[in-house]
This record gives sequence, structure tokens and C-alpha cells, in this order.
Amino acid sequence: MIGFLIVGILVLIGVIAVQIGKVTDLAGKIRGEEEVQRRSNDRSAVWMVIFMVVFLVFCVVSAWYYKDAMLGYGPHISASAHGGTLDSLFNVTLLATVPVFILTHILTFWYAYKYRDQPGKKATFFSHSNKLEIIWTGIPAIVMTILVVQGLIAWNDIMFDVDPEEDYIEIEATGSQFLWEIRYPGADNKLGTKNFKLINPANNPLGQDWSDVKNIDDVHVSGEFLLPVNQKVRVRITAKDVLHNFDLPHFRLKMDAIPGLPTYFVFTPTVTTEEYRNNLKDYPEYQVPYDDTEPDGPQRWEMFNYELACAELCGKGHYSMRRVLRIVSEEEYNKWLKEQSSYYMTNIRNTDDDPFKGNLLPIEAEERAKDLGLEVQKAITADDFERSIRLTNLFFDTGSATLKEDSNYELDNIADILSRNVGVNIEISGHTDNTGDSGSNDILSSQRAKNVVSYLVNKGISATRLTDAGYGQNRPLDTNETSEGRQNNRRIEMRITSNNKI
Ligand SMILES: [Cu+2]
Repeated sequence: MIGFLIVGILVLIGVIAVQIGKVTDLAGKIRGEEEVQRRSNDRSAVWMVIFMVVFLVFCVVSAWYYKDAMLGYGPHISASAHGGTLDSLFNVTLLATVPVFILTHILTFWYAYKYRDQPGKKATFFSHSNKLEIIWTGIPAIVMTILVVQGLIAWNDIMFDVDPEEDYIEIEATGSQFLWEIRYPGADNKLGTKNFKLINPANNPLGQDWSDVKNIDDVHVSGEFLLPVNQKVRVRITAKDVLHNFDLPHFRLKMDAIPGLPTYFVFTPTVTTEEYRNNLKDYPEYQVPYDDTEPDGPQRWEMFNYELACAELCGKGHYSMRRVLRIVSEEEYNKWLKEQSSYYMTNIRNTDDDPFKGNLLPIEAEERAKDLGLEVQKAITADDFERSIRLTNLFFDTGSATLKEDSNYELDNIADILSRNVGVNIEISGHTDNTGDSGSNDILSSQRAKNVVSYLVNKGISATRLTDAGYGQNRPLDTNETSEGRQNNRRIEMRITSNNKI
């Protein structure tokens, strides 16, 4: 509606201007050209002055009226440690340019008025003035130097990279058409390596190299992402297709995301989302319903969120790259981070793309050690029938009795448990499926059990506490008809034979 009004007014002004032109033409013919020209000049000169006053008043009043909506003013104080420096740079620039803006406008229009064409007045002509040249080159040069030097100092200060020894969180933002993919480093606090050749939209959107163990705990965050307040954060910024721009306006953070050339930005959030909302609460424009159709619903200040945008016009879905960033206390951040699951563990582990398929990862070994400890504790006090524990992480090559190195975690765990529970004696038994000759299966299972026992003896467990047995294919747990069943039957078991403490 307002749009129509403005267009209508503009059309009317155009029509009036054309009509005035016609009237002036006619009047010229009637009264004589010179007189008409003089009057027209006078009129234009007065209009120039009126325009200047209205224009300047409009500029100043609108700037004042909207100042609380601008970054750096009113509630929009910077939410990062470095942001204040940038805001003051803008203010210094404004301090230098606003007086010049006002003065040049006043002079331009005033001169147009004062030196309009009048009878008997003639312009003075001079070809050169050194004094003027020095003034209008020198003053801007000095002002520009001050602004640029200040800017450079601020740039060096803000763009200073982290010291590797320092305490900081590193996250990664990858721009693509049309989303930001945010990756967190997980418990090791290190982002794993990537290779663009490994990118696969189905199961490796960032091209992570799964053979790099740093990738194992890396987390891909969807929805809103969190960062702790007052903690230094280094954002690795990159892009997959075209130029994007990582923009967090409330933190005065803006950096190009360039395919093939990672950039970075280090910043420290200083205001939590909650605190920012409380700042907004005092301003009437934020005390209105967030949704007009819900007058009793939450107010605008309550719904405020920090936004990550793409500040590059990267395509028609550009707007949809918006992500919400929430700044929270350290406890809340740690709790949230614990709830996030690793991309590798959820999507890659034990698939054909997993270079560690079938091998025990340190993180899993830790879990397994804990579980095994609990199982043994249970078995020690259990009925005879339940005293057997299946050792699922002992590995041999097919047909071989030699323990693979991956088995060491499990064996060391058992040694550890036995040395802590000195009264416990155990039997280690080997079992096979029914493939092959029964006699050689007996030998193989017995040899495997013996090798486990001798590993434990080497770890300092007394041989008198350990017995070994090879049951071959005689004690199947499952059917031998399916490969899954056969796999279940090929196993090493540990049975608590006695506990002298009971
Ligand atoms: Cu973009």
C-alpha cells in the first residue's frame, strides 16, 4: 500500500514538473526570455536551499530514530571480545565523515543559491591555486592515513591466530549451496583431516579421511549449534562449491568461505543468548508479540537468536543458509556436546568404508574394558551356569592359533582383572564351528586357548590359576547352518572355576 502511495506521489511530482516547464515556456513567449530566465533562476536557487534543509534534517532525524536498530548502538552492543574495537572504528570514521557530509551539502546548495545568475554579476576565473590544492589534498590524506593506520592496527589485533598451546575450541564451517555444515572436533579437540576427493553426498559430505583417527569422534551438528561464553573459538571456514561468506553479525565476524582456500576467524563470545535477550527486553520495539497472530504469545526479545548467515549472494537458495548459534555457559555447552554423536560412529563404523572394520578402536576398547570388568564381577558371584564369559575381542586369522595384536586390549584387561581379584581361578576354552575336520578343530581350539593362557602368564598371572581346554566343535552355541551362527560358534570363553574368597 505504502509502495503504491510513493509511486503515485512520484508520478504526480513528474506531472507537475512537466506542467511548470510548459507554463514557463508560454510565459517566456509573453514576457521576454531574459526576465523569465532570471525568475526561473531565483526560483531554482530557493528550491535548492529548501531541498538542502529538508534533506539534511531527514538524514539526521532518520539516523537518530533508527539508531537502536543499528549494530553497535542501543541494545546491539557487540557480543564478542573484539567487536568493540570494530564498532569504535566505525564511530571514528563517522566522526570524520559526518561533519564533512553536512558541511559539503550546506556549501554546495548555499553556493548554488548565492552565486546564481544575476544581472551585473560575473564569475571570477583563475586557473590554478597551490594553496587550495594543498588544503584539499592534504586534509583528506591526513584523515585517510589516520583511519587506515587505525584499521591496520585493529586488523592485526583481531586476525591474530591462536597459539597452538593456548586453550581454545576449534570448529569448522563448510559452506555449500545451500547450507552451512558445522563440524566439532569431539573429545580429542582435534578436527580430522579431509580430502575433497573423498566427498560423497551419501556418506561423507565433508570428505573426511576415515583412516585418520582424529576423525573418529568428530561431530556434525545439525540444527542450532552451541558455543560456550568467554571461551576462545577458532572457526575454520571453507566452501565446497562457490564463494560463501561466514557472517555472525552480532559478533562482528565476517569472513569469506572460499573453495580450496581455507580461511579462519578467532573470536571470543562474551554475551550469552540469554543475556542478549535481557538487553533487548528494555526496548519498546522488542516488547511486542513475536507473532502478530498470537498477541499473548512470546515477545520479540524472548525469541531473539544469534544468527549465522551467508553474506555472499551465492545463489537462489542463499537465504536458507541461516543457522542459529546459541551462546551458553560452559556447563551447558559440555552437556550438549556429550549428547552429540560422532558422524563416523553413527554412519561409517564397520561399514565397507571403515578402514578399521573388524578392529577394536581405543574408544571401544575402553568401553569394553568397563563392560568386561562388570561381567566378571557378576560372574564371580553367579551360579555355575552363568560363570562363562564370551571374550568377543580376541582375534585370530582363519585356521591359525596366533593371536592378533588387536586382541591385546582384551587380554590386558583380563590380566588386570585377575591381578585385582587374586582368589579367582579361570578356565580358558577354545571353540570352533563344524567346518573342516573335527580332529584338527580340536587341536586348533586347544592351541588357541593355550596361547591365551601363555599371554596371561607372560603378564604375570600365576599359571596355577589358569587352565586351558579345546572343545573343538563339540559345544556349539548356535546353529552351524548359517555363517552368522558359525561365527557365533567360533569363540574363546573364560569360565570362573573357583573364587577362593567365596
Ligand atoms: Cu552462501
